[in-house]
Amino acid sequence: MAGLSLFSMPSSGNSYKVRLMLSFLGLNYEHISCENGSDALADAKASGNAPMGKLPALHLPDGQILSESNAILCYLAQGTSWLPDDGLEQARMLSWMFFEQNRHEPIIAVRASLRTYPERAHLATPARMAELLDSGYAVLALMEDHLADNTWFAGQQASVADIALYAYTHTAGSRGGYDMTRFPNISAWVSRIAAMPNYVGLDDIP
Ligand SMILES: N[C@@H](CCC(=O)N[C@@H](CS)C(=O)NCC(=O)O)C(=O)O
Repeated sequence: MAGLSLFSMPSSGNSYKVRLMLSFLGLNYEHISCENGSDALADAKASGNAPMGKLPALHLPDGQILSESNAILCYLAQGTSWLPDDGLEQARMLSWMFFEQNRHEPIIAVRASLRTYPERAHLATPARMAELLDSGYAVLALMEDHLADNTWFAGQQASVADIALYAYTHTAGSRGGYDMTRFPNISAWVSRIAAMPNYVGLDDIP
């Protein structure tokens, strides 16, 4: 797939999902960096390059633009082993991806953002941080339980659900302040993903 461009926010897990997928698939792309609060981000929104007002936004060779990180993952993975063929496994993959957006990202990523971005620091009240810690542990416990009996989140090999969940889970300790020693199955899964060929880290910006 030649001629792909990605408008992405370097520090964001949602954008990182797509950078990781593109790297795993060995696809070249132009990276347009739009960090939080930057003029580049404002320009991307104003110019229509981020039509849903958020990043990532993947620009396809024919000029069409795709928004929403998990939808982009599903698009890029078509015809590869990252998207299970079996209908039930595909549905299980989607259920973990909806879980990621509805229950995981709004807690794990939000707590990390309150600790990371200075302009959000005033929202990090002790009560809010404590609530996000408790609810985050409950979300991580669901993943931990699943990984007690499964190597991956759907099917017998890594799927886009693993990429979606990996993005904010692998920094839940360092950025979010969660004690990840409580979750040995998650830690082993994080290591499995990081050991895969063509892996790139959050800070490996093209
Ligand atoms: N559900 C969306 C969320 C995207 C999103 O919230 N992006 C944030 C960065 S993590 C963003 O673009 N923020 C810029 C802004 O709101 O101005 C996805 O998964 O792509």
